[in-house]
Amino acid sequence: PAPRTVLLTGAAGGLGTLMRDLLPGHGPGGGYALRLLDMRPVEGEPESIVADLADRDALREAVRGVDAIIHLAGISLEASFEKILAANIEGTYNLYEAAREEGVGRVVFASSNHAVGYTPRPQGDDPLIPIDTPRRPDTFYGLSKCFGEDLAQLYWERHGIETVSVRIGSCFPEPTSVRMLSVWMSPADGARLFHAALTAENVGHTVVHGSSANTRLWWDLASARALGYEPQDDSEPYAAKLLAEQGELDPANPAHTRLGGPFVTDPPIWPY
Ligand code: NAI
Ligand code: 15L
Repeated sequence: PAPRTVLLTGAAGGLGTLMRDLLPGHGPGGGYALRLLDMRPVEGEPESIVADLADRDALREAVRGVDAIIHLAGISLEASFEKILAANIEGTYNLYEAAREEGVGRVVFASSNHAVGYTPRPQGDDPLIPIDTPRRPDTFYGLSKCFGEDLAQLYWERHGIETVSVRIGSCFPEPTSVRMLSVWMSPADGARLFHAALTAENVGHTVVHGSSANTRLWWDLASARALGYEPQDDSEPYAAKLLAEQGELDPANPAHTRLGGPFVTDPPIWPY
């Protein structure tokens, strides 16, 4: 049966806030019932669970009885290895352990383009980046997403927990850089993709790229479409304004020639 009760971790964050609005409408008959979790209280949601991913007892209680989990919680930018280790690596492990102990069968994991951020972006007639492109994490942050994907693979093979790992490009209300014209996922398409990831059958562990059907797309959306995802949006209406403000991408600037954009440079180059 299609999942109905879904634990949304990271519900107080940017993407969590967008998905709290958009996702329920996609759910089967009557929509998804979301259970919310974050280390910060979720504004306007007194029933949300305030818990850190380090708290294994709280996680076990939070996942009890849900049909699926959308795992967004964690550090979403580069940080020290120690911080990434606690929130993204140990935190994701703790969540999968809770899922295993409570018999939750499906996870949607917010991976990131930064798991493969050093991959050159296509130029000219180059083919789109395929989903099986080798791992090239651009930060400890990206490395933690590689770990999360491998953890998902292990929990599928060993424990039968299915995961769709979504390598999200940039999911914000609007693209704010020329790079984002290529990797933007509109919030509405994000909800469509998460819905497909929750409901597609026999996904085992599937990795997909997460973006809209952008005119300037850099990566292949085939594995996302195979889940039933049909993107409706394209960043192109934003292109003229962003190009006028920021100019074309510069082939001499590494932040403009690698998928991960400013994450590949130290310090980051802005705008991106
Ligand atoms: P965000 O930083 O706005 O939200 C993350 C949320 O996780 C925050 O509300 C924070 O309080 C919570 N959190 C952090 N550490 C926690 C812990 N130890 N225990 C419990 N909660 C914790 O990030 P955003 O943009 O909403 O991203 C959500 C997820 O999607 C993240 O995993 C991020 O890496 C991933 N992602 C997002 C992209 C985007 O374009 N927004 C792109 C690629 C990946
Ligand atoms: C990410 O992984 C970040 O979480 C998000 O804040 C954006 O920076 C995005 O990647 C991006 O690459 O634009």
